[in-house]
Amino acid sequence: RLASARHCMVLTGAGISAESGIRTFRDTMEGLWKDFDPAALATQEGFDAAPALVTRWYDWRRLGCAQAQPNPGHIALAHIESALTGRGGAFDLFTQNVDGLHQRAGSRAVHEVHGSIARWRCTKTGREFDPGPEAFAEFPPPSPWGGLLRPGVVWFGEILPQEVLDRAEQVLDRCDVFLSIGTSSQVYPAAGFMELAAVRGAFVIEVNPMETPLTRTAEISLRGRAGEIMPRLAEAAF
Ligand code: BV8
Repeated sequence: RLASARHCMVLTGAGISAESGIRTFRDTMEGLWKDFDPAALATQEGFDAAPALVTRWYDWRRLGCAQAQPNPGHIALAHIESALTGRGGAFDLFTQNVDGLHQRAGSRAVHEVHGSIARWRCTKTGREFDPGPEAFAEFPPPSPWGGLLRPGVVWFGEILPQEVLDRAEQVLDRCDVFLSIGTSSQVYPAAGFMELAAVRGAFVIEVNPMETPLTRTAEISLRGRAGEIMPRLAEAAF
């Protein structure tokens, strides 16, 4: 199926970065953050109520993402993209992750549905700010243009980037294979992509060590870790 795909659409979640040492939302928060609920911190309300705490959390995660390395799961997806597009096929990777590891693994057609933790912006002007490799000196970080700096991620209650939603709509209409990798399929609208792909006739494959609420939507659900299954899938297909 994968080898003969005309247009492969992929949705990844935090699970594909787990083997790079980046904790998923579902994992219990340890150490410094054990008393906090990520779903409460990843909101405008959380930021408004405690901007220093929220920006400190994001800056700590941002530095962790920058230190992390792509794992065999990320790398296998980059190989699948090259193999498919090399034979005239099409490939689009939508990720819920904000860690940038797909791009660092060599994936090209990457659409960040929930933004990026590396890109921050001014709360007053909306202008983008590149924090660079060091931690912010103070929290909440002041913006050079007035106001504060916030992470360029999509918080709960915020809409996804329109250009990403538009691209997803186009690809959902064309894809004949849909891969869902390392996501608990609980956060919408991204989780809905898998259901829409199935309804529109794509062959849906799920890769996850556990069942998800959308496992029944998949034709095949491969029970295992992305770092182990994806290289085998790439090997078998190309
Ligand atoms: C929207 C970026 C509306 C930030 C994230 C009430 C109020 C407001 C909104 C809502 C509401 N009720 C419902 C909603 C909608 C809400 C939603 O879906 N909530 C859920 C909880 C019910 N959605 C939203 O708010 C979205 N926006 O709806 O706007 C709107 C509409 C119009 C106008 C205005 C507003 C925006 C959602 C985006 C939130 N931002 N991330 C940040 O990173 O801090 S979500 C974040 O959590 C991740 O991006 C991911 O998408 C999600 C889940 O995280 P995790 O669970 O950690 O990761 P994942 O799901 O991937 O689970 C890990 C999986 O990996 C597991 O299945 C595990 O088994 C597996 N795994 C583990 N190890 C491995 C593995 N798999 C493979 N290999 C391994 N080794």
